[in-house]
Amino acid sequence: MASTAPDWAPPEGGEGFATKVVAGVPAPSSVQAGGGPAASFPDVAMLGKQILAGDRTALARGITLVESRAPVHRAAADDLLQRLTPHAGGALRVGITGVPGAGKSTFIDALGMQLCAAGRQVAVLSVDPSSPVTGGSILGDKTRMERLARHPAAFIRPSPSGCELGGVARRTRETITLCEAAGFNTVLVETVGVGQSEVVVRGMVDCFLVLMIAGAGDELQGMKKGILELADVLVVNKADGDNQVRAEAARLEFSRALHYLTGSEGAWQTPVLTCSAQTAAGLPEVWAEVEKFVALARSRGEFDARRCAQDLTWLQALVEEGLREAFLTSPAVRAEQAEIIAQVSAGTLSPVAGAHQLLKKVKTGPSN
Ligand SMILES: Nc1nc2c(ncn2[C@@H]2O[C@H](COP(=O)(O)OP(=O)(O)OP(=O)(O)O)[C@@H](O)[C@H]2O)c(=O)[nH]1
Ligand SMILES: [Mg+2]
Repeated sequence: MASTAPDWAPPEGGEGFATKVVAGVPAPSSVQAGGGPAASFPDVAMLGKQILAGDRTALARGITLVESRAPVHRAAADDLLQRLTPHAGGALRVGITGVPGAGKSTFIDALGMQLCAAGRQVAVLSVDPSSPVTGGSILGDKTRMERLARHPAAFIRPSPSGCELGGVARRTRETITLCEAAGFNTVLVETVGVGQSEVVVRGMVDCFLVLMIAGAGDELQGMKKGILELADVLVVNKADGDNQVRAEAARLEFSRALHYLTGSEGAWQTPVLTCSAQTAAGLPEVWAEVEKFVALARSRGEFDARRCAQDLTWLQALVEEGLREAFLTSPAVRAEQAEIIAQVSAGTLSPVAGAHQLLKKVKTGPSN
């Protein structure tokens, strides 16, 4: 493989596709066929050591492992996470959202280059439950993260595909853990600001950056108001060329709107800036605000409190997911479910009694 060739490219990527996104390594056929103990693939202890040593290929394999939904991989994934979690937590985690086309990927490319130039190790992840891997926002950008994708200090990983938001969120959190263990001190998470995913991403980062554009249309105002409340730093992008005046007007409008949203005295007043991801103008100022926010949060103990609250939410989500899975995979539940559904449909059993009967069948816990 030529040194400039990507490790992997989407099938429709074409000749010009330039990225360093590393493809997952498939499990050995014995495991895919359902044979062999989970611990035999991969050699988790070795994989963990390689990730801690900063080995990119091992990191990509580890992420593939935690993204796998095959039950046979789950034990190995949990083992890997337990080994790596003590080495995680060291990165500054920044979420970036904005309407489709706001310039998130262009912004991350330019900001990421700036951060790498300043000596940071930058991992870029995406949360995009709406599209499969090949159509996901990061991989859709054949050129927009081209520079960063080639930078040796950067690592770009697309969103896992084909799962609901909860599943994507769990895997993204776990991927953050792996990236941090591999030595990345900056994690940027891109998500499209059109649904719930921005709320989910806000719940896994230290600072949430919202990209706006001037005149995105009145129909977006409702969304904007909701999203304004999530923002720690607000940026009006595409402040270049003819658009500069409109961007500045939008900045003032957002500043005014935010002024009314600010809570108690002394609370962080969300700054509103303009920038051009295309020319990189204003990006140092944006990052300076991120650092200012984080420094203030640290000095007030809010940084640790936010991470602690996020961990507790994560714990709760994992417990709920485990319970749901225990229910859905329980042979006893499966054996009776059809009959109970039939009885409730026929009106011979109440929903309350039916649910009670089914829930009694679920066995949970490590002995399961
Ligand atoms: N003029 C100008 N164009 C920009 C700027 N940033 C991004 N663009 C353009 O806006 C378009 C969308 O940019 P992306 O970076 O793909 O936007 P995105 O928010 O990642 O889009 P999705 O991932 O599809 O939600 C592209 O054509 C970019 O070249 C900017 O600062 N100025
Ligand atoms: Mg994008």
